Amino acid sequence: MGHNSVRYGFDRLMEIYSLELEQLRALALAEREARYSRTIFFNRNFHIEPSNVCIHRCKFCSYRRDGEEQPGAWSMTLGQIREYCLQKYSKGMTEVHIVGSVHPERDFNYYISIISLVRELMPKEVAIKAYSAVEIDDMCISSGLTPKQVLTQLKEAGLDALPGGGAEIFDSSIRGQICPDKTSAERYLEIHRTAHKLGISTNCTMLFGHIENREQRVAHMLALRELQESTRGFSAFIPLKYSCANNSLSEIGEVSREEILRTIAISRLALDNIPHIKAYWPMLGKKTSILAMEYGADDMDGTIEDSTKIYSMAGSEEQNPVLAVNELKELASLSGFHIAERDSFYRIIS
Ligand code: V47
Repeated sequence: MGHNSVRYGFDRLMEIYSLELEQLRALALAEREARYSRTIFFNRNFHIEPSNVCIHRCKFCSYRRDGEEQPGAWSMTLGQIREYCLQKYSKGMTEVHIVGSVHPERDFNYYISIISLVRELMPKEVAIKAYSAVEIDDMCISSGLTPKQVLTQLKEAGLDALPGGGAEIFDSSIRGQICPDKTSAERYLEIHRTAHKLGISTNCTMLFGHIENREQRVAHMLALRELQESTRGFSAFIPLKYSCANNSLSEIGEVSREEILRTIAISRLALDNIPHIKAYWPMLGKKTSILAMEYGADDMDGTIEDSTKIYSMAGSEEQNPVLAVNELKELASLSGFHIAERDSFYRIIS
């Protein structure tokens, strides 16, 4: 990147987190502008969510269902995935993002078949970013293979990158309360480390604004920074604000917009070795995502084309998320930014 950031330690980051908002904004914005000036990155993408039937019972999740017979449950066959892909794809797209649930019955072959199918259907410039570390972990358990074997086979079938889901909060006491039965923090990091070693780039996330505190958020970021120090495989960090509708943590409500902006800013300052900070607009809303660009974020994710339900089911204001390039361009310019289309590896598309 050629840009030298300051490396802050835990204690200093905790102090900066509670500075006057204006001071925190100025620090994060300076860092963001030194890297990318006033550019906002985005891509043209759509999601495939093959199923929401899931063995895990994460308390924050509004999306999962216990079984196929439950209202609101879905599971796509390969034939339906084929049709869906052909319906959602339009010329110029560069990414398919595939993420779903840990289905009780689908096996490793099914997940491989999805990748092979999408690879066969999509032009070669379309990257396949698929399966969170939690899904990869499940493939290892059901097949008896190691993360290295699973990821190698997925890569051979056409997988290019992993999304960052499943990180939640690494702190074991919080993790034990919000998602006790799923992939541990250590395993999440091991799977990302393995992907990086195989040349598969990944994103990383943090779910915040539920029962965790600021210390646990900063510790989470520093664990990611430490892994990145040895692998350099993370492209972007995505702070995901907990959305409270229709799940079993609903009564705790949601954090303020100020706390969201503070958390984005502190992530830009903590993660000096992770190139991009993503303000994921289907979760934050378009306006807050643009505002987040003043607080250190530089990427908006993509056009989405109304293809994800994780956040709409959790009550996000974006009930049918679609972001047209012209709309993004206009929103950005109102705030003095310009947009740059990128691919999944942050190469600029002219
Ligand atoms: O791990 C689930 C989160 C994640 C809720 O890599 C919730 O480019 C808020 O990881 N409120 C999955 N968040 C989504 C994800 C993602 C999204 C966009 C881009 C990328 C990328 C990755 O969604 C889960 C969990 O942390 N989540 N339920 C909720 N109620």
